[in-house]
Amino acid sequence: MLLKERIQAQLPEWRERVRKLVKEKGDVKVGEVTIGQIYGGMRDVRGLVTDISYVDPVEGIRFRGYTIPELLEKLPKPEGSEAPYVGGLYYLLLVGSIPTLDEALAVEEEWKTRSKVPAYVFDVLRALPEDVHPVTMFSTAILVMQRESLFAREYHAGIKKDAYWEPMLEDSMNLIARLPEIAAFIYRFKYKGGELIPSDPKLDWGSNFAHMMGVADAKYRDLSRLYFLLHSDHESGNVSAHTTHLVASSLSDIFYAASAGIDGLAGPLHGLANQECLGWLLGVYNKYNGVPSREELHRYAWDTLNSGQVIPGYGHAVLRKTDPRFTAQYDFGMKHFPQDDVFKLAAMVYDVVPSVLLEQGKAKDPWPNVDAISGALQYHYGVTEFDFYTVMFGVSRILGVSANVIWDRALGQPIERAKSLTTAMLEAIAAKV
Ligand code: NMX
Ligand code: MLT
Repeated sequence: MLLKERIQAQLPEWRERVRKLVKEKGDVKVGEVTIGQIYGGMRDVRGLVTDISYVDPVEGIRFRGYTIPELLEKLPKPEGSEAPYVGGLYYLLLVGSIPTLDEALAVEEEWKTRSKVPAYVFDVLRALPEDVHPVTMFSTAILVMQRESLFAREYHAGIKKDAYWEPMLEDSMNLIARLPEIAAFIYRFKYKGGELIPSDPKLDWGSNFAHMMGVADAKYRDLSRLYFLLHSDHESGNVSAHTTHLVASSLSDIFYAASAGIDGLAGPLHGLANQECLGWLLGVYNKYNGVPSREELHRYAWDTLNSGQVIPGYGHAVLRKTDPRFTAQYDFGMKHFPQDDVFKLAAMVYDVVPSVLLEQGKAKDPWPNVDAISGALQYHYGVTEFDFYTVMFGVSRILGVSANVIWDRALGQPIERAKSLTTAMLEAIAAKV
């Protein structure tokens, strides 16, 4: 497999680089931890490492050193379209360099050969209670495939530690290859009377998802690939990435680890914010029978805050400016459907809500994050069932978290085990200062 060869070729150098750093500079301090940080969700505590992406508080995400506009320009794209092949993005995340068109297509081909979803996965999904959340279905589908893990099998057969990453890569490729069909199944089963649309082997991974969703507009294929690129990775400290890393660090396989990561994504302060956000936008829209005036929106935002709720899609634990993932989606909407009512409303919220949050003075980041607009774009193409949106986030996020845990294994990262103290111990430490 091309990806395996490309990672293999870099491993001796990477292993030596890390070995040398830890051996020669292992005692160098990179930060200190305060009591406020221990009780404050470990904000800004530098305790993780990844080379796959980095989030600067002002500039936002870079994937392997590239900004989003750079990636949209440089990654290979299907002819005549504006969003790159997801196979090319995965090559970048894993290998670290921009692939050629052939290299991107090689990943896409590899996924096609592994894309058959076993029938038992659908049987399990069909057997779940009718009112189960789509993300629960998605996480269950991933978890139930654990029985197929090559890593689990090879580990028990005694595979050597420095080869752990190889079955992890195989498992990740098998899992990712199946995700578009699993996600589209959940959508069609739950909202379209179970009328399924068969996969089209001629299509790339992202376009095939759009096709199986049943959205007729060809532009939705571009939007799907754009969406999968933007949501894939956001360095290592976010809940879904950290959960996946933590679970995988015990040598659980990718099926266990990714399912756990998705469960973290399902929280309203993390990935579920995209569902919450569309719900909030529709709440405004319905209350005012259409796009409200700025004054009405201002009042609605204050009502939300005064009732003790957060405004979904705004704020971030790391970012301190508009999320570039928001900007990329905003630009897409502006280009293709600036007159769409829900999009216009989301754009008006961008104009009004930051000043409301600033006025309130609590949120450290009053600007929109990735979730503030993604739902408005889906809504435009007829994907209006907003409790499905976090499934799409999950499909994308597995690209990033799997790339991370493959490299964790390749570089021999140990089981994660941070140290906890008691409150009395912290009080005693504080009393000495
Ligand atoms: N609306 C209202 N209040 C907010 C918001 C917001 N959008 N963002 C932060 N605050 C409040 C926050 O609840 C906290 O209040 P309190 O002191 O009463 O507990 C105060 O401002 C300080 O919080 P911050 O330090 O600015 O934010 P923190 O790093 O703790 O949390 C988020 C980050 C993203 C969880 C938070 O901004 C939030 O709840 N945003 C809304 C939900 C959301 O959009 N989540 C998606 C994040 C992106 N993703 O996909 O994961
Ligand atoms: C993410 O994409 O994971 C979110 O923006 C949350 C984060 O980075 O903390």
